[in-house]
Amino acid sequence: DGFAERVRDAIDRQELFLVYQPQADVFTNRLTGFEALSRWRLSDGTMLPPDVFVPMAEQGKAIHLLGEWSLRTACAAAAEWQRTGMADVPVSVNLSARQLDDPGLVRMVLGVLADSGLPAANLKLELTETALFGQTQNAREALVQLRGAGVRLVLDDFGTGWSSLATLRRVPVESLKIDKQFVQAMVEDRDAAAIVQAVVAMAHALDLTAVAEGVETPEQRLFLQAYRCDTLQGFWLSRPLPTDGVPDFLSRLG
Ligand code: G
Ligand code: G
Ligand code: NA
Ligand code: MN
Repeated sequence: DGFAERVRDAIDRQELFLVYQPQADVFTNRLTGFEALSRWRLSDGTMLPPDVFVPMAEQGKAIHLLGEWSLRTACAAAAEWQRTGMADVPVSVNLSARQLDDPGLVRMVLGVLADSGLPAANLKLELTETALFGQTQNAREALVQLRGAGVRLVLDDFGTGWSSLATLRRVPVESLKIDKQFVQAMVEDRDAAAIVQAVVAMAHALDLTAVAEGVETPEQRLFLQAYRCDTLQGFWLSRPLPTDGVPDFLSRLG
């Protein structure tokens, strides 16, 4: 599979790198974590967007290379933040549905944690609804094993898929991440606002936390406070930061 070779080269040549987007408490603005997002800069400087290269990787074996590389890189970074006393907060890594098909997934994740020295509780895996919908028993068991080992699970892009309510009861997730399309429409559109409010209420009724992504304005933050949403992520707080931007961001937080 040619794309897997291409991804392997990109990793070797450091064309692939991670950026880290902060997440914070909606009320206190206290830092609660970072989401690691993959970026690919070609040798001529062109950026290949993740909405392009992640789906391409998912067509074949490349997703396993990309998935292990992003997990390893993010865990090493978070272990460094913890070790140096910079920040003791979890890092979130996106897990593709295809990675759940891999029978070696649990061993890989626990191996990466052991290698990095990062406690399992400082790792969150973000799964999409579509990733969970129609999963085999094996995939669900892998998630239960990861959760049992202390790894934390988050349902990403909540509201855009199909499985939501049935899946919520079967998968040990601790948070629902409300898709940015609802968050961004919320101030102008009463239906979007009702959806955000209802998802937060449902999350709390199920003892889960609610995370809003794509928060760009102070008005959106006020709405989220009114709805008692727990955590926010978005340009209002910070754009995704390169590794060496994280210490600066933390020092500005004070
Ligand atoms: O970073 P950005 O918001 O442009 O990401 C676009 C999409 O690519 C999002 O759905 C995000 O979850 C996904 N994505 C980014 N990095 C990774 C990654 O390392 N692994 C997987 N599976 N998806 C990623
Ligand atoms: O699908 P996922 O939630 O993993 O992807 C998050 C995506 O949202 C990333 O591509 C990230 O760069 C993007 N993102 C993060 N914050 C904002 C924001 O405030 N506004 C917009 N438009 N996109 C954002
Ligand atoms: Na995500
Ligand atoms: Mn999302």
